[in-house]
Amino acid sequence: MPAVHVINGPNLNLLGAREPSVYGAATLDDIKARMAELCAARGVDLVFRQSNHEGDLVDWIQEAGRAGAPVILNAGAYTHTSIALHDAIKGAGATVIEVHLSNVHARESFRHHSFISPVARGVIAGFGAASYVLAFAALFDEEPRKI
Ligand code: CA2
Repeated sequence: MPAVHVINGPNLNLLGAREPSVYGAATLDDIKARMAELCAARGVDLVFRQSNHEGDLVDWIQEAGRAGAPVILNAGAYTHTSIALHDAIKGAGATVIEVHLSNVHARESFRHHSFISPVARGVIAGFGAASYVLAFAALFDEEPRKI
């Protein structure tokens, strides 16, 4: 089984330091440690990355696609702006689960649209750091599709 790639976008390096009422108290290192535990328990490798630069995210999605690896993607604000990420996911043919810490639909209207969702396998939002854990569960313990 190829490694699980967890890809984090802009400003997520600030998690835990500011806005805990919106994004929770967990740092990105806390989330990485939790994902590492889950991967170790499954005997699968983890590639965990963060960048503030859109092109890095494009490169990493392409890399995951070439490896046939599943991606848990929190693209941060690029979720709402990036046709490049949309195209990268489509082109890479990677299985991508879109995650958000916050419930973007309960926030400003500019966060309601996602360029990722139409090319994602599914979307999980609003559960803080647990959104990542739920995405991992979806990858490995998926129920048969009902719809
Ligand atoms: O809820 C999420 O996970 C988001 O992807 C987080 C993004 C935001 O732009 C999306 O709309 C929803 C923001 C990343 C975190 O930004 C921080 C800024 C200051 C302090 C801590 C985090």
